[in-house]
Amino acid sequence: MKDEKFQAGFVSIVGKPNVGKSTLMNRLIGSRLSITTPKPQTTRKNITGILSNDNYQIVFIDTPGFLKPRYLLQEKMIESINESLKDTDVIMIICDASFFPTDYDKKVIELCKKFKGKILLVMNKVDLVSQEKIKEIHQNISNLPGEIFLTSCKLGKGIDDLRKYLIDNLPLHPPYYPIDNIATQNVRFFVQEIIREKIFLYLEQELPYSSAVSIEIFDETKDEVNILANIFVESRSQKKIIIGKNGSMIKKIRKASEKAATEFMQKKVRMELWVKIRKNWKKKERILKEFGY
Ligand SMILES: Nc1nc2c(ncn2[C@@H]2O[C@H](COP(=O)(O)OP(=O)(O)OP(=O)(O)O)[C@@H](O)[C@H]2O)c(=O)[nH]1
Ligand SMILES: [Mg+2]
Repeated sequence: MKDEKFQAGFVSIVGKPNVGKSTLMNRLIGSRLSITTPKPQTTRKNITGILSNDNYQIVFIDTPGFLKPRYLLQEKMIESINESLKDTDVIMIICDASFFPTDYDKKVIELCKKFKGKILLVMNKVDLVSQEKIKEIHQNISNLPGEIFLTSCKLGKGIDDLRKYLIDNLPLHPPYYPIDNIATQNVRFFVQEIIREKIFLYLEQELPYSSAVSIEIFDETKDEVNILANIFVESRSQKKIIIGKNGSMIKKIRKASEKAATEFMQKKVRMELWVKIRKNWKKKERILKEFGY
């Protein structure tokens, strides 16, 4: 019986904002599923990414960077992390090799010590560090729990070894999801995330953190998709910035989102974007629910 030998397990990806958690998950599953940007706190809720073949299935949970909650949205983000640690087989703690060990890294490691499953420490962004620093890291980690991996998601270094280790150490278990699934969220959600990614890429300061995206119309035919999406911001002045002079900024966001969504869906995507104001949405339970947080 093939099923008796099947290996499957959950791997949670945790760590400080901006260390490369989402980029690493995308690399491991070989698909740009979770959005990634140079700004911290890009990921807002757990994103499941699934890697399977006929013999194994790894279910990755990409979490929002750990942080101290300042508003309700951030509390929700922390809930996401705790949720991901409950039933997981492996915790991967990702650190930025350049700054390791930050107080933050130490706290996360301390928190994960309670965990009974396997712990992996992944030092990412090794493309940015010297040999000296790598030696120093090795000295620093001698008394830490778990296996250590050095990766560069930018150069694709160390990814295959890490993936192989994870596969080799999966428990015997039937698949949790159909083996042709790569995600648990629907396509609409990922298109929403793509638009949010472009807002993070093109706008500065508070604006990305003050915006949320919700899709109103998602009209899919055999060879194309027409989408109407709302971008919610918190004030009139933010609305002005996101629209830009003569609509130039919103056009840029739309063009880039259409291109990325077309690649993601493998069919022509056309979008219309509307900018709307929802004051204090980050602090209001009802609106957070409506936006899917
Ligand atoms: N130089 C270098 N940059 C990297 C590497 N891995 C990721 N990055 C960059 O680091 C930034 C943050 O990556 P993300 O994957 O969004 O980080 P994250 O940990 O998911 O961040 P949050 O979702 O905000 O917690 C992006 O600009 C990535 O391109 C790496 O190995 N080397
Ligand atoms: Mg992320």
